[in-house]
Amino acid sequence: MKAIIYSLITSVLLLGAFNCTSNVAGTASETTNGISAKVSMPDGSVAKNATVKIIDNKNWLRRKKEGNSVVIHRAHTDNSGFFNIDSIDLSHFNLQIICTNSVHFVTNAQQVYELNSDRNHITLQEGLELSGEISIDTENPGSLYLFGTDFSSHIDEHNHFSFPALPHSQFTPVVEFGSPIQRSYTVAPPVQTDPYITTVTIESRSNSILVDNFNDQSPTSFLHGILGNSYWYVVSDDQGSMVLPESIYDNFATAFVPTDRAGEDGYILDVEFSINQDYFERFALFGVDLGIENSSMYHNLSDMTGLSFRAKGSGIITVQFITKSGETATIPYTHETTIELNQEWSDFTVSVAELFPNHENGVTWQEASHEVKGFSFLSTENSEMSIDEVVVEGVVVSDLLE
Ligand SMILES: [Ca+2]
Repeated sequence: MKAIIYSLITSVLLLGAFNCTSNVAGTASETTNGISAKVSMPDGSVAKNATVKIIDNKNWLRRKKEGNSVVIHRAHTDNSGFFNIDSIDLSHFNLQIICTNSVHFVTNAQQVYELNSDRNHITLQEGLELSGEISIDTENPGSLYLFGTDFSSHIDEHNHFSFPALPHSQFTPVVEFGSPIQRSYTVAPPVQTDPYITTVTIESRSNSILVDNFNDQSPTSFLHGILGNSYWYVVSDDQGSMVLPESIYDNFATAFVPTDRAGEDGYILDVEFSINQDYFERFALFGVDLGIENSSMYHNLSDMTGLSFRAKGSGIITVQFITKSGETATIPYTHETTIELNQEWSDFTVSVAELFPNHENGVTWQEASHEVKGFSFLSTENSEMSIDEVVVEGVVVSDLLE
């Protein structure tokens, strides 16, 4: 596995001006089976002639690779700031609105803006200029795209890029080295204050996906910016067995502790499985969705060769993959194997050849692996686990999207 480190130096400037015509009139909206909303400028006035784009987030990378537009619907607001798109044939899409330097961007827009609702009201925000240079160890790239959006910047001969107006959000830059797009990165969100300079370290791997190394002490995985939510989560039986910390959202940061591996920096994830011994069906687990929770978005891991990670602790841990076929069962069908932890750090690679179905419905890993929801680590006894450097081997990010 070849790891390449890039450094992206960005400077962010606040821009205040916006040039779209504004007034303070309004109108009631008519709805169809698409999406409609009234759009306002940051000062509350009407955003006339703002450009509205509906973006296919599921097939973003594929569309870019094929040289097609990622924008599947385009509209403009009228003199009342209103827009309407009659029909959108996607279950998930991104919404991007720009009116000169005032912008608005939402991923998975259907979760925020109910289709056919006449109550939608969108207020643009003043955009941030994002500019800087990307330092790379290969030939000059051509363009820098922001994943899931229609924002892009030319990269000049000095490796300089510039976006005139971006919303306050976290973006995943994708650099095009000619064709096809070869690598994708995750970058920290822009700070929303005065001009600043930050250095972001970006890691790209040629034949694997770093799901998380926990160094950012965040319950989102590194796939968050690309695939949707992708949170680490905890689940236990309903009789009081808990994985600590109790709440991933309220308290998960306490599970990230500095690594104790000699000569290394960064953080690891520490989890304690605490089992209610009086309950007959005892378990606790933690895991990660690869994409958007509770959705129909499954990811193609048919080329995966294995899951690798570093771990230590105590007890027998079941490593399990949840697929679409498993989602249909009350107790999910999984493909799984077990590992034994000890008090010393070990490098584990769970090969797909080791995965066996925990069910007898006849669905093999080969049949299920093109629709994977995520994976988890389960224990039925009290135990502890420290984990780091979780990597899906044999696939790259674009494989997940196909
Ligand atoms: Ca780490």
